[in-house]
Amino acid sequence: MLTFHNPLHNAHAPVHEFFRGERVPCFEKPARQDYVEQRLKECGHALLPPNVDSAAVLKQIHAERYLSFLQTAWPQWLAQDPANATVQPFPSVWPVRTLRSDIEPANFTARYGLYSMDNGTPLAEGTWAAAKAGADAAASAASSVASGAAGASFCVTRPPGHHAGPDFMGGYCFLNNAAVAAQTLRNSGMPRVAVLDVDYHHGNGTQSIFYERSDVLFISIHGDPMTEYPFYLGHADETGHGAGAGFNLNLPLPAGTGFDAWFAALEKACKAILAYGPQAVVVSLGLDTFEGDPISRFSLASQDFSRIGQRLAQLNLPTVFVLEGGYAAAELGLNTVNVIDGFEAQGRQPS
Ligand code: OKP
Ligand code: ZN
Repeated sequence: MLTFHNPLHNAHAPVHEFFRGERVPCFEKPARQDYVEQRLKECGHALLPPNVDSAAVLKQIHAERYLSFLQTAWPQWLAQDPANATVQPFPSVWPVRTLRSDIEPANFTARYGLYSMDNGTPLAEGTWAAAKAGADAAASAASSVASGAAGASFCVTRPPGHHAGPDFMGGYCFLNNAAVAAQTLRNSGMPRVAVLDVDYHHGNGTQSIFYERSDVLFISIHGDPMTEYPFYLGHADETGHGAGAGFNLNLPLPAGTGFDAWFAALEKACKAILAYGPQAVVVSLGLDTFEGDPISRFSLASQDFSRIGQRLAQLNLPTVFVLEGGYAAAELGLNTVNVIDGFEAQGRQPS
Protein backbone atom coordinates (compact mmCIF):
# COMPACT_ATOMS: atom_id res chain seq x y z
CA MET A 1 0.00 0.00 0.00
CA LEU A 2 1.42 3.40 -0.98
CA THR A 3 0.81 6.00 1.72
CA PHE A 4 0.58 9.70 0.91
CA HIS A 5 0.24 12.39 3.55
CA ASN A 6 -0.69 16.03 3.82
CA PRO A 7 2.58 17.79 4.72
CA LEU A 8 0.81 21.11 5.41
CA HIS A 9 -2.01 19.90 7.69
CA ASN A 10 -0.57 21.86 10.64
CA ALA A 11 -1.35 25.12 8.84
CA HIS A 12 -5.01 24.49 9.67
CA ALA A 13 -5.19 24.91 13.42
CA PRO A 14 -8.24 26.84 14.57
CA VAL A 15 -8.49 27.04 18.35
CA HIS A 16 -12.16 26.81 19.23
CA GLU A 17 -15.39 25.26 18.09
CA PHE A 18 -18.85 25.44 19.62
CA PHE A 19 -20.05 22.39 21.52
CA ARG A 20 -23.33 22.39 23.44
CA GLY A 21 -23.36 26.17 23.37
CA GLU A 22 -19.86 26.54 24.81
CA ARG A 23 -16.59 27.37 23.08
CA VAL A 24 -14.32 24.35 23.49
CA PRO A 25 -10.93 23.37 22.01
CA CYS A 26 -11.27 21.94 18.50
CA PHE A 27 -11.74 18.16 18.34
CA GLU A 28 -10.39 18.22 14.79
CA LYS A 29 -6.80 19.13 15.70
CA PRO A 30 -3.27 18.66 14.25
CA ALA A 31 -2.38 16.01 16.85
CA ARG A 32 -4.78 13.64 15.05
CA GLN A 33 -2.59 13.38 11.98
CA ASP A 34 0.59 13.48 14.06
CA TYR A 35 -0.53 10.34 15.92
CA VAL A 36 -1.37 8.57 12.66
CA GLU A 37 1.98 9.46 11.10
CA GLN A 38 3.88 8.38 14.19
CA ARG A 39 2.22 4.97 14.24
CA LEU A 40 2.62 4.46 10.49
CA LYS A 41 6.33 5.20 10.73
CA GLU A 42 6.73 2.85 13.70
CA CYS A 43 5.13 0.13 11.60
CA GLY A 44 7.47 0.74 8.67
CA HIS A 45 5.12 2.65 6.34
CA ALA A 46 6.83 5.41 4.37
CA LEU A 47 4.88 8.68 4.02
CA LEU A 48 5.02 10.21 0.55
CA PRO A 49 4.36 13.90 -0.17
CA PRO A 50 1.71 14.77 -2.79
CA ASN A 51 2.93 14.61 -6.38
CA VAL A 52 -0.28 15.69 -8.15
CA ASP A 53 -1.89 19.16 -8.31
CA SER A 54 -5.63 18.75 -7.67
CA ALA A 55 -6.59 22.23 -9.00
CA ALA A 56 -8.31 20.98 -12.16
CA VAL A 57 -10.16 18.16 -10.38
CA LEU A 58 -11.32 20.56 -7.66
CA LYS A 59 -13.07 22.60 -10.35
CA GLN A 60 -14.91 19.47 -11.48
CA ILE A 61 -16.42 18.89 -8.03
CA HIS A 62 -16.63 22.32 -6.38
CA ALA A 63 -18.13 25.61 -7.60
CA GLU A 64 -15.65 28.19 -8.79
CA ARG A 65 -17.01 30.93 -6.50
CA TYR A 66 -16.76 28.64 -3.47
CA LEU A 67 -13.12 27.81 -4.27
CA SER A 68 -12.36 31.52 -4.70
CA PHE A 69 -13.95 32.31 -1.36
CA LEU A 70 -11.96 29.63 0.45
CA GLN A 71 -8.71 30.66 -1.15
CA THR A 72 -9.12 34.31 -0.19
CA ALA A 73 -11.15 34.01 3.02
CA TRP A 74 -8.35 34.80 5.48
CA PRO A 75 -7.03 37.91 3.69
CA GLN A 76 -10.65 39.11 3.41
CA TRP A 77 -11.17 38.55 7.13
CA LEU A 78 -8.02 40.61 7.86
CA ALA A 79 -9.10 43.31 5.40
CA GLN A 80 -12.21 43.81 7.49
CA ASP A 81 -10.04 44.65 10.53
CA PRO A 82 -6.31 43.99 11.01
CA ALA A 83 -7.07 43.05 14.63
CA ASN A 84 -8.86 39.98 13.23
CA ALA A 85 -5.43 38.32 12.93
CA THR A 86 -5.90 36.79 16.37
CA VAL A 87 -9.68 36.34 16.18
CA GLN A 88 -11.37 33.21 14.86
CA PRO A 89 -14.25 33.91 12.48
CA PHE A 90 -17.51 31.94 12.75
CA PRO A 91 -20.51 32.16 10.46
CA SER A 92 -23.66 33.34 12.19
CA VAL A 93 -26.20 33.80 9.40
CA TRP A 94 -27.26 31.42 6.61
CA PRO A 95 -29.43 31.67 3.46
CA VAL A 96 -31.97 29.00 4.42
CA ARG A 97 -35.27 28.45 2.55
CA THR A 98 -36.73 31.51 0.78
CA LEU A 99 -33.48 33.49 1.10
CA ARG A 100 -31.24 34.14 -1.92
CA SER A 101 -27.97 32.31 -2.41
CA ASP A 102 -27.41 33.44 -6.00
CA ILE A 103 -26.04 36.85 -4.96
CA GLU A 104 -22.74 36.95 -3.07
CA PRO A 105 -23.06 39.65 -0.41
CA ALA A 106 -20.15 42.07 0.08
CA ASN A 107 -20.10 41.45 3.85
CA PHE A 108 -17.53 38.80 4.86
CA THR A 109 -19.67 37.10 7.51
CA ALA A 110 -22.57 36.91 5.06
CA ARG A 111 -20.35 35.23 2.47
CA TYR A 112 -18.95 32.88 5.14
CA GLY A 113 -22.52 31.81 6.00
CA LEU A 114 -23.43 31.47 2.32
CA TYR A 115 -20.66 28.89 1.92
CA SER A 116 -21.22 27.03 5.24
CA MET A 117 -23.74 24.47 6.45
CA ASP A 118 -22.94 24.96 10.16
CA ASN A 119 -20.93 27.06 12.63
CA GLY A 120 -18.73 24.06 13.38
CA THR A 121 -16.15 24.54 10.65
CA PRO A 122 -13.82 27.28 11.81
CA LEU A 123 -11.41 28.89 9.37
CA ALA A 124 -7.81 29.65 10.29
CA GLU A 125 -4.99 31.46 8.55
CA GLY A 126 -3.61 28.33 6.87
CA THR A 127 -6.90 26.61 6.10
CA TRP A 128 -6.66 26.94 2.33
CA ALA A 129 -3.02 25.82 2.25
CA ALA A 130 -3.79 22.77 4.39
CA ALA A 131 -7.01 21.83 2.61
CA LYS A 132 -5.44 22.22 -0.84
CA ALA A 133 -2.41 20.09 0.11
CA GLY A 134 -4.84 17.46 1.45
CA ALA A 135 -6.75 17.43 -1.84
CA ASP A 136 -3.39 17.08 -3.62
CA ALA A 137 -2.56 14.10 -1.38
CA ALA A 138 -5.94 12.49 -2.20
CA ALA A 139 -5.38 13.06 -5.93
CA SER A 140 -1.89 11.58 -5.57
CA ALA A 141 -3.17 8.47 -3.80
CA ALA A 142 -5.82 8.01 -6.49
CA SER A 143 -3.33 8.56 -9.33
CA SER A 144 -0.97 5.93 -7.92
CA VAL A 145 -3.79 3.39 -8.10
CA ALA A 146 -5.05 4.61 -11.49
CA SER A 147 -1.60 4.21 -13.04
CA GLY A 148 -1.23 0.72 -11.61
CA ALA A 149 1.79 1.82 -9.54
CA ALA A 150 -0.10 0.48 -6.50
CA GLY A 151 -3.04 -1.85 -5.99
CA ALA A 152 -4.08 0.19 -2.98
CA SER A 153 -3.13 3.54 -1.51
CA PHE A 154 -3.83 5.58 1.59
CA CYS A 155 -4.17 9.33 2.03
CA VAL A 156 -3.39 10.54 5.55
CA THR A 157 -4.86 14.00 5.84
CA ARG A 158 -6.78 16.56 7.82
CA PRO A 159 -8.98 18.56 7.76
CA PRO A 160 -11.41 15.85 6.60
CA GLY A 161 -13.56 16.30 3.49
CA HIS A 162 -16.78 14.28 3.28
CA HIS A 163 -19.17 16.96 4.59
CA ALA A 164 -17.91 19.53 2.05
CA GLY A 165 -20.46 19.82 -0.77
CA PRO A 166 -20.28 21.38 -4.22
CA ASP A 167 -20.30 24.91 -2.77
CA PHE A 168 -20.14 24.70 0.99
CA MET A 169 -17.95 23.75 3.93
CA GLY A 170 -19.26 21.98 7.03
CA GLY A 171 -18.43 19.44 9.73
CA TYR A 172 -14.71 20.44 9.84
CA CYS A 173 -14.51 19.88 6.04
CA PHE A 174 -13.55 22.32 3.27
CA LEU A 175 -12.51 20.35 0.17
CA ASN A 176 -14.00 16.93 -0.49
CA ASN A 177 -10.91 14.72 -0.60
CA ALA A 178 -12.82 11.48 -1.30
CA ALA A 179 -14.62 13.14 -4.21
CA VAL A 180 -11.25 14.36 -5.50
CA ALA A 181 -9.98 10.78 -5.36
CA ALA A 182 -13.09 9.37 -7.08
CA GLN A 183 -13.04 12.03 -9.81
CA THR A 184 -9.31 11.46 -10.35
CA LEU A 185 -9.98 7.75 -10.90
CA ARG A 186 -12.80 8.61 -13.32
CA ASN A 187 -10.54 11.01 -15.21
CA SER A 188 -8.00 8.22 -15.63
CA GLY A 189 -10.54 6.39 -17.81
CA MET A 190 -12.24 4.09 -15.31
CA PRO A 191 -15.98 4.06 -16.24
CA ARG A 192 -17.30 3.29 -12.74
CA VAL A 193 -15.98 4.15 -9.27
CA ALA A 194 -17.59 3.32 -5.93
CA VAL A 195 -17.19 5.48 -2.83
CA LEU A 196 -17.76 3.70 0.47
CA ASP A 197 -18.04 6.06 3.44
CA VAL A 198 -17.59 4.34 6.82
CA ASP A 199 -17.21 7.48 8.94
CA TYR A 200 -19.67 7.70 11.87
CA HIS A 201 -21.24 10.76 10.23
CA HIS A 202 -23.08 10.59 6.92
CA GLY A 203 -20.96 11.89 4.04
CA ASN A 204 -23.51 14.43 2.90
CA GLY A 205 -21.01 16.37 0.78
CA THR A 206 -19.88 13.35 -1.21
CA GLN A 207 -23.47 12.17 -1.65
CA SER A 208 -24.53 15.57 -2.98
CA ILE A 209 -21.58 15.89 -5.36
CA PHE A 210 -22.44 12.57 -7.04
CA TYR A 211 -26.21 12.39 -6.44
CA GLU A 212 -27.19 12.83 -10.07
CA ARG A 213 -24.38 10.74 -11.54
CA SER A 214 -24.34 7.03 -12.40
CA ASP A 215 -20.55 6.85 -12.86
CA VAL A 216 -19.88 7.16 -9.12
CA LEU A 217 -21.80 4.94 -6.70
CA PHE A 218 -21.99 6.40 -3.20
CA ILE A 219 -22.60 4.16 -0.18
CA SER A 220 -22.52 5.30 3.43
CA ILE A 221 -22.81 3.51 6.79
CA HIS A 222 -23.45 6.04 9.55
CA GLY A 223 -25.33 7.17 12.63
CA ASP A 224 -29.05 7.73 11.91
CA PRO A 225 -29.47 11.40 10.91
CA MET A 226 -32.68 11.55 12.97
CA THR A 227 -30.37 11.97 15.97
CA GLU A 228 -26.83 12.33 14.58
CA TYR A 229 -24.94 15.02 12.63
CA PRO A 230 -25.34 16.08 9.79
CA PHE A 231 -29.10 15.60 10.54
CA TYR A 232 -30.40 16.91 7.22
CA LEU A 233 -29.18 14.14 4.90
CA GLY A 234 -28.32 10.45 5.11
CA HIS A 235 -31.73 8.72 5.21
CA ALA A 236 -32.30 5.33 3.60
CA ASP A 237 -34.79 6.74 1.07
CA GLU A 238 -32.08 8.84 -0.63
CA THR A 239 -31.28 6.63 -3.60
CA GLY A 240 -30.06 9.10 -6.23
CA HIS A 241 -31.78 11.35 -8.75
CA GLY A 242 -31.99 11.66 -12.54
CA ALA A 243 -29.12 9.78 -14.17
CA GLY A 244 -27.96 8.97 -10.63
CA ALA A 245 -31.19 7.19 -9.63
CA GLY A 246 -30.27 3.90 -7.98
CA PHE A 247 -26.63 4.88 -7.45
CA ASN A 248 -26.82 6.09 -3.85
CA LEU A 249 -27.17 3.78 -0.86
CA ASN A 250 -27.52 4.95 2.73
CA LEU A 251 -27.31 2.47 5.59
CA PRO A 252 -28.14 4.46 8.73
CA LEU A 253 -27.74 2.68 12.08
CA PRO A 254 -28.94 3.77 15.51
CA ALA A 255 -26.55 5.43 17.95
CA GLY A 256 -25.10 2.73 20.18
CA THR A 257 -24.64 0.20 17.35
CA GLY A 258 -21.87 -2.36 17.99
CA PHE A 259 -19.61 -4.32 15.68
CA ASP A 260 -21.93 -7.18 14.65
CA ALA A 261 -24.72 -4.97 13.36
CA TRP A 262 -22.19 -2.59 11.86
CA PHE A 263 -20.42 -5.44 10.07
CA ALA A 264 -23.74 -6.72 8.70
CA ALA A 265 -24.21 -3.28 7.12
CA LEU A 266 -20.68 -3.47 5.70
CA GLU A 267 -21.62 -6.82 4.17
CA LYS A 268 -24.61 -5.19 2.42
CA ALA A 269 -22.38 -2.38 1.22
CA CYS A 270 -19.82 -4.84 -0.18
CA LYS A 271 -22.52 -6.76 -2.06
CA ALA A 272 -23.81 -3.51 -3.58
CA ILE A 273 -20.29 -2.52 -4.61
CA LEU A 274 -19.68 -5.84 -6.37
CA ALA A 275 -23.10 -5.68 -8.07
CA TYR A 276 -22.15 -2.24 -9.45
CA GLY A 277 -18.91 -3.63 -10.93
CA PRO A 278 -16.59 -0.67 -10.37
CA GLN A 279 -12.99 -0.49 -11.55
CA ALA A 280 -11.92 0.99 -8.19
CA VAL A 281 -13.19 1.84 -4.72
CA VAL A 282 -12.57 4.95 -2.63
CA VAL A 283 -13.01 4.40 1.11
CA SER A 284 -13.89 7.49 3.13
CA LEU A 285 -12.21 6.12 6.24
CA GLY A 286 -13.59 7.77 9.35
CA LEU A 287 -12.46 6.05 12.54
CA ASP A 288 -14.96 7.83 14.77
CA THR A 289 -17.00 4.61 14.91
CA PHE A 290 -14.49 3.70 17.66
CA GLU A 291 -15.96 3.11 21.12
CA GLY A 292 -13.68 5.76 22.63
CA ASP A 293 -14.64 8.54 20.24
CA PRO A 294 -15.62 11.68 22.18
CA ILE A 295 -18.26 12.96 19.71
CA SER A 296 -19.72 9.76 18.22
CA ARG A 297 -21.83 6.85 19.45
CA PHE A 298 -20.96 3.51 17.86
CA SER A 299 -18.87 1.02 19.82
CA LEU A 300 -16.28 -0.56 17.53
CA ALA A 301 -13.11 -1.79 19.25
CA SER A 302 -9.57 -1.31 17.93
CA GLN A 303 -9.29 -4.93 16.74
CA ASP A 304 -12.55 -4.56 14.77
CA PHE A 305 -10.74 -2.22 12.40
CA SER A 306 -8.49 -5.10 11.30
CA ARG A 307 -11.59 -7.05 10.26
CA ILE A 308 -12.84 -4.05 8.29
CA GLY A 309 -9.53 -3.84 6.43
CA GLN A 310 -9.67 -7.56 5.78
CA ARG A 311 -13.23 -7.42 4.43
CA LEU A 312 -12.44 -4.50 2.15
CA ALA A 313 -9.44 -6.37 0.71
CA GLN A 314 -11.78 -9.26 -0.14
CA LEU A 315 -13.52 -6.97 -2.63
CA ASN A 316 -10.35 -7.54 -4.62
CA LEU A 317 -10.53 -4.10 -6.24
CA PRO A 318 -8.05 -1.26 -6.58
CA THR A 319 -8.66 0.74 -3.41
CA VAL A 320 -7.93 4.29 -2.28
CA PHE A 321 -8.35 5.06 1.41
CA VAL A 322 -8.90 8.67 2.44
CA LEU A 323 -8.80 9.56 6.14
CA GLU A 324 -11.91 11.35 7.41
CA GLY A 325 -12.92 11.63 11.11
CA GLY A 326 -11.73 10.00 14.32
CA TYR A 327 -11.38 12.15 17.41
CA ALA A 328 -9.92 9.78 19.99
CA ALA A 329 -6.61 11.21 18.79
CA ALA A 330 -4.26 9.01 20.80
CA GLU A 331 -5.92 5.83 19.48
CA LEU A 332 -6.27 7.08 15.89
CA GLY A 333 -2.83 5.78 14.89
CA LEU A 334 -3.53 2.25 16.13
CA ASN A 335 -6.99 2.14 14.57
CA THR A 336 -5.70 3.41 11.21
CA VAL A 337 -2.83 0.96 11.08
CA ASN A 338 -5.22 -1.86 12.01
CA VAL A 339 -7.28 -1.15 8.87
CA ILE A 340 -4.14 -1.08 6.71
CA ASP A 341 -2.64 -4.22 8.26
CA GLY A 342 -5.94 -6.09 8.03
CA PHE A 343 -6.19 -5.10 4.36
CA GLU A 344 -2.62 -6.13 3.59
CA ALA A 345 -2.75 -9.39 5.53
CA GLN A 346 -5.83 -10.40 3.54
CA GLY A 347 -3.98 -9.58 0.33
CA ARG A 348 -1.28 -12.09 1.25
CA GLN A 349 -3.78 -14.91 1.68
CA PRO A 350 -5.68 -16.87 -0.96
CA SER A 351 -9.31 -15.64 -0.71
C1 OKP B 1 -16.85 15.44 11.03
B1 OKP B 1 -16.53 14.05 10.47
C2 OKP B 1 -20.87 20.96 16.74
C3 OKP B 1 -19.91 19.84 16.86
C4 OKP B 1 -20.32 18.73 15.94
C5 OKP B 1 -20.10 17.99 13.71
C6 OKP B 1 -19.26 16.76 13.65
C7 OKP B 1 -18.41 16.75 12.43
C8 OKP B 1 -17.78 15.43 12.19
N1 OKP B 1 -20.33 22.17 17.11
N2 OKP B 1 -19.71 18.93 14.65
O1 OKP B 1 -17.59 13.39 9.86
O2 OKP B 1 -15.87 13.17 11.37
ZN1 ZN C 1 -17.26 11.73 11.38
